[in-house]
Amino acid sequence: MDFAGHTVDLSQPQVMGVVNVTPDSFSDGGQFNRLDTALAQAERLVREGAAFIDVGGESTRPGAAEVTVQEELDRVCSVVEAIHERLDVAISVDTSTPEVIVHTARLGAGLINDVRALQREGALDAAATTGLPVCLMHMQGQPGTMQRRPQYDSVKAEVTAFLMARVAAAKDAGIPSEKLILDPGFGFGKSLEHNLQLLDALEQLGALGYPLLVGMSRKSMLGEITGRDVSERLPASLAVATIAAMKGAAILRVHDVKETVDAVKVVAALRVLFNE
Ligand code: 7PJ
Repeated sequence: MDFAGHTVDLSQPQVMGVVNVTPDSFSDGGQFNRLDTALAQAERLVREGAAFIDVGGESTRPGAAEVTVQEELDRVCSVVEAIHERLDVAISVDTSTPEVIVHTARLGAGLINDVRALQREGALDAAATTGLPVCLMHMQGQPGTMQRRPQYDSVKAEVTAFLMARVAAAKDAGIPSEKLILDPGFGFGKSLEHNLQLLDALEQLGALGYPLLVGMSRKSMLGEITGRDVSERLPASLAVATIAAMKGAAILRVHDVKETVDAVKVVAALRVLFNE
C-alpha cells in the first residue's frame, strides 16, 4: 500500500512505532524541546525497524482530557513536518480532527489513524480530500468514560458491524476501499474478556478483506493478565504482538519497536517456510 510515496508491504506484519506529543509525555514543556525530543524518538524507532511512525497529539488514554484544535495542531504539525524532512518513513497521524487531517497531509503525513473512525463532523470529507489511506478503529463510548462499564451482546459481531458501517461511510465519502485499514480498538471501551475475544477472533476480522492494525502495547489488559505495572509490560506486549502477527495482523502499533521487529521476524520466517 502507498503511504504518501512510502510503499509498505502489508502482506508481511509491519511495526508502527508510537511517538506521543502530549503534555503527559513531555512534561517539561517548551515547543523546541518537544519537537527535539519527538524527532530523536522517531529517529531511534526508524533505526530499530519501524515501517511507520504514529504521531499523536491527543491523549486517548482512559480518563484523558480533550484538547483544542489549535493545541492539537501546534503539537502535531511541527513534528510531522520535521519527520518528513529528515526521515525516510511512512508517517501516521493519530487524530480525529478534520483540520489536523488536512494540515498534516500537506506536511507529509501518509496515513490517517482515527480512533473515532472519521465520525467527527467534517472528518470523512477531510480524509477523502487528502487521498491518503485511513485506519478506521472501533471504540465504544468516549475516551473519558469508555472503561466505566463496557457492554456487548457479542463484541465480535458489534465491532464487525461498526467497522463495516464505517467502511460504507468512507466509501460514500469517496475513500476507496483499497485505502482502508481496520482496527478492533483494543482497550477502547472493552473489558479484558472483550479484548481477549477480539484477539481470538482476529483471523475472522481479517477475513473481511482489509489489512488489520492492532495496538495492545503496554495496555492495561496486559496489566490485568500479568499484574505488572506499565513499565514492566514488554514481555506481555511481545506475546500479544506475536499472537496478532500469527493471526494475520498487518500492522502492530507498539512502543518497543526493536523487540517487536524481532518477534515479527520469527512469525514472517515461519510464514515463508510454509509458503502462506
Ligand atoms: C490505538 C491507537 C490503537 C489505533 C492508541 C495507547 C492508547 N490507534 N491509538 N489503535 N491506541 N489505530 O497507545 O495506549 O489501539 S492510544
